[in-house]
Amino acid sequence: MRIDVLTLFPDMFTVPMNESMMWKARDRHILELYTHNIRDYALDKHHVVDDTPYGGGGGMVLKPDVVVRAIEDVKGVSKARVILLSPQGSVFNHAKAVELSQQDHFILVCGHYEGFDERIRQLAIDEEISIGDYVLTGGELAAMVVIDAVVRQIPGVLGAEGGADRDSHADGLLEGPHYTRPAEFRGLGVPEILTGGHHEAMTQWRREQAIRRTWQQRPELLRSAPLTESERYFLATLARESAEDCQERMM
Ligand code: 4GX
Repeated sequence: MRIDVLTLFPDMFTVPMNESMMWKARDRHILELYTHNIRDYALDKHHVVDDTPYGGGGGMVLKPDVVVRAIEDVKGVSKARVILLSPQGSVFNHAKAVELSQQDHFILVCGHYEGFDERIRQLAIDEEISIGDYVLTGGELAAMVVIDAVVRQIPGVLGAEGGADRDSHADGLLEGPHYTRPAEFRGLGVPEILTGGHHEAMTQWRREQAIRRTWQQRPELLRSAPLTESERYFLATLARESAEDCQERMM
C-alpha cells in the first residue's frame, strides 16, 4: 500500500510513523509512506500558504492555488483517492479502516488554521473524514490515527497471534478483560475459568465477557453485532439484571 500525506508539518510524522507497527509495516515493504510539505508548492518568494478570509472574521485560510497544485502534483496520473481530514467529514470507524486497507494508494490532506478555501474541496477532494467530534489544531494527528488504524488491518502487519480479526470492533463487540501473571495482585485474583484448562468453557466465557462489556459501555453496538441465539439469550439475561439493579436503586 502507498499513502501520501500533504501537510505543513511533515516533521510531526517522523517519530510516530517510524515506531512499532508502523515501522514493521514499512520495514516489510507492506507500507510506503511519503510526506509532502504543502509550503514547497507556494511559488512566491516568502512561500505564503494562507491568507485572510473574504468577508473578514479573522483567522487564516489555506490558499486554493497552493493546495490544489500540491495535490495535483502528488496525485500525478494515479487514481488515488484524495481524502481531507476535518471535523466536517464522516466519522471514521472500523468499517472505514477495513475499506481503506483494501486500497492500494490514497492521499491524505492535512489542513491547519481555521480552514480551507472551499474551492479546494470542489476541485481536488474526493472524500472527507473526521476522527471524532472535537476540534484539533491541524489534520496531522487525525491522519496518523487513520494511517495506524488502516495499516494494522493489512494482513502481515500484525503477527498471526495478534491478528486484527481479534481486535475490539472486528466482531462488532468490545473486548472483554485480559489477565497475566501474577495469579494474585494486591488482593485481586484471576477468574478461575482462565486457569482451569477447559478450553471450550473459556472461549464461551470470553464471548460473554465481551458481550457484557459492550452492554455496559456501548449498548448501541449490540444492535448490529452478529450474535448466536444463545448469546442473544445471555444478553437478555444481562438486560434483565440491569432492569433489576435499576429497580433496587429506586427503592
Ligand atoms: N478529525 N481538525 C483540520 C483544519 C481544517 C479545517 C477545515 C481543512 C478543512 C479534525 C477532526 C479536526 C481541525 C483538522 C481543523 N482543515 N480532523 N483542521 N476532528 O478537528 O479530523
